[in-house]
Amino acid sequence: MAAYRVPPIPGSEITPKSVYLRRRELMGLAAGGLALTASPSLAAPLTSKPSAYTVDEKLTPKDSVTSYNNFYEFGLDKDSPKALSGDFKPLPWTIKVDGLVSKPQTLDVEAMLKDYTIEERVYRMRCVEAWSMVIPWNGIPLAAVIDKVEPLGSAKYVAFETVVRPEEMPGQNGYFQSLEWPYIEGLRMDEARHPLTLLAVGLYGETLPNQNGAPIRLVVPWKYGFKGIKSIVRISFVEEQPKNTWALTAPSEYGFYANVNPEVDHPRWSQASERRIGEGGFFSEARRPTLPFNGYADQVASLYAGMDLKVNF
Ligand SMILES: Nc1nc2c(c(=O)[nH]1)N[C@H]1C(S)=C(S)[C@@H](COP(=O)(O)O)O[C@H]1N2
Ligand SMILES: [Mo]
Repeated sequence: MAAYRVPPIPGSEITPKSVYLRRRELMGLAAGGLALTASPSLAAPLTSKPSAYTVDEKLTPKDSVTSYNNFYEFGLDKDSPKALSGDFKPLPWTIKVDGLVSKPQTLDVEAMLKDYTIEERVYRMRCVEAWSMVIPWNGIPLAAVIDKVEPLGSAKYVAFETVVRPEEMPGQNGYFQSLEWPYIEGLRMDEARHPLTLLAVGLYGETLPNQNGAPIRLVVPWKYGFKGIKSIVRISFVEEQPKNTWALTAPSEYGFYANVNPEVDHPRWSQASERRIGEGGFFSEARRPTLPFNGYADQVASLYAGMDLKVNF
């Protein structure tokens, strides 16, 4: 994967978030003296039922899905999350569900795997960096979990938080930090309740590898990948629009809505097309046009009726 350090591709393709962070990471690595030891995650098979929410496209190979990742808690390079997440312990795991709900609760992920029907859904995934994948997820519709806690009428948004564990997450460890932790995200209530919105607990029929957000992460297929917050420990129902990590970090480049939109370019590159990871060789990965709402416009465009999506990017 060393090729990605000096990409033989236009500047627009360079993983944008990492450019200014690179120096900090190198210094952090030098200071922390990390060993690059890849440990396999403890994958367990999941029983899932097929879902109609599935696209008929060639799957991105599992090896690409699990080795080309963004998970800054484990470092900034695409190969860091796999290489540096071997010490992470995804179980046991609980999620605190609180805020404006009648029934706040603490969910136990192992119990959730038994209590809910796990669905298998093949979704397109489009990163804001203009690459994409097609991933077979196993998960629980977020709406099913929302129903159990009975949100109050005043709950207009849902806020999410990732775990903070510097002992197990080398990207959170050391003097130089790439982002402010915890990584946070949010959805409007109708987005959160939309049937496409998934809490993923697995991919390719097995529990999630650490690098993909074990044991439970969000997947919102019509939005840029950064909305898909990983390793969730808290879900809060709130009245005001929550902050989200990338909009806080670079507000002119990343917004709250982050709907995939080929007509709204990133300030530093075009969003009109994307390269599908794992298709063809490194030099020949064909570009394909990016679709409005990542191809899910029929299902979700009505959520944004009357909104200017160039303003609410
Ligand atoms: N906690 C956390 N969640 C995160 C990220 C991260 O750095 N930290 N990266 C996001 C980005 S930019 C993308 S594209 C997806 C990548 O998910 P994948 O590695 O499973 O493909 O995770 C998102 N969720
Ligand atoms: Mo991303």
